[in-house]
Amino acid sequence: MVSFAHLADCHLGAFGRNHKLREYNLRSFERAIEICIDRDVDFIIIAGDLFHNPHPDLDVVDRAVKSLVKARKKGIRIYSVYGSHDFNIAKASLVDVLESAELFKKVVHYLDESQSLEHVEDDTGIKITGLSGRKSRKDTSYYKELNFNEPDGDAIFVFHTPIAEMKPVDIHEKETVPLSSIPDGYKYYAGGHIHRNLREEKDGSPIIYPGVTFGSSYTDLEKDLDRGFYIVEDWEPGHVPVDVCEIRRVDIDADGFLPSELEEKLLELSNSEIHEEVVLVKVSGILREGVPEDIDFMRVRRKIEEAGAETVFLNRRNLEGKTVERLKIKERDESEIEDKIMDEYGFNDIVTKEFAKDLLNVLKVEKGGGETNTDYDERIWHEAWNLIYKLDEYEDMEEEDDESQVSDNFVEDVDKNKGTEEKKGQKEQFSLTDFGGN
Ligand SMILES: [Mn+2]
Repeated sequence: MVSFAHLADCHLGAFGRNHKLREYNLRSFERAIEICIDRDVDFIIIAGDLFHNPHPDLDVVDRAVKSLVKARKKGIRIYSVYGSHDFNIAKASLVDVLESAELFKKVVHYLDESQSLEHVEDDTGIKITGLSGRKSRKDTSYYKELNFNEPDGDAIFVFHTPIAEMKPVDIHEKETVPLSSIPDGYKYYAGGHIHRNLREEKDGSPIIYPGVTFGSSYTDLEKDLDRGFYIVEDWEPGHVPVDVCEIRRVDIDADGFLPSELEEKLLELSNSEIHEEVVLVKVSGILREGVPEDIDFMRVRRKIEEAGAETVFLNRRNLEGKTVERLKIKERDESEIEDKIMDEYGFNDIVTKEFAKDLLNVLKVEKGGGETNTDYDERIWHEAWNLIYKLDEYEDMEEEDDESQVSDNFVEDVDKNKGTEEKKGQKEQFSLTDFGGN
């Protein structure tokens, strides 16, 4: 009987600033590998994002290597693709180092010249191939550009890309690929990237996202995800839960509370003994008076830890004070204020005011619900860079504005001067909506 394990999104090294969570994340991976050894699987597939970044801390590397070596010593083969987190286009990533050390084998070689996929044959005779994930979903183009040939015999396709039909609505993704773009003829599709345990079928073959072994963000922890991975025995997939700690999630609606009342309510949490290792408290709403800073969150956290929690995370992103509300009323004059400040500081000498305003619009977009910090960062970076690339065009616009002030008969001048006409054409292409501004 052939059996293999399918893991993804381990994100080793995540939670760099919270040592407890960082440790639980590592332990979850170690546990998963121990289970693979106990269950005597033939091989393990890691469908990307084994590490949280391409160059993790050496203590994280050490833990990962020890675990992988244990499996390798039992004769278990390990196959992997890059995820969007552990790939670096400019430099070798740790994934490359581990491949050089023969701890595992990458089943994809980037943009192969033949434009088709090569298969790696495991000792069981199963053929494995796949495509890596890339930042900003550049991997989606592979599915359009590559020629997929149907494999002979039993084969597995590994990928780290969101599939449109499987993507939960609360997860933000710039781009997805349709299920129809995923190559045909495989007996198992081993996915990664979407941090949920999801299962679908393609022509009768399972297509699976195993979800996270622990999670990489507070957003992941706040959801009651089925943490774990899959073991597939005789092509029958079974989810294997991995629970290294218990998580208590508390939602507090602070609407209309005074800061002192909210602090009291939060402290109530520490009145009884806490058995869960991790306590996540989410506070949302608008305070009746004062601001969130009036609450001694440090004290609240300490008290909950004293009651038995190993680590406490207070999410107060959606808690607003009265002052915030007062600022909101002023928002009507926002652009006027920005205008004034830019004039005062001589902004037009550095970049054009239009550019500065559009950039501000990009930077002030708030994080979407369900969007992870990483996705949010990526989105903002991407949009900001798109704008920066167009900086020249803004400067052209500026020049043209000056000309139009000189001549009242600008439209007529256009006919006489082809150069100006081109500039005008360019100007018409731009509006705030082109840059996603509003
Ligand atoms: Mn991931």
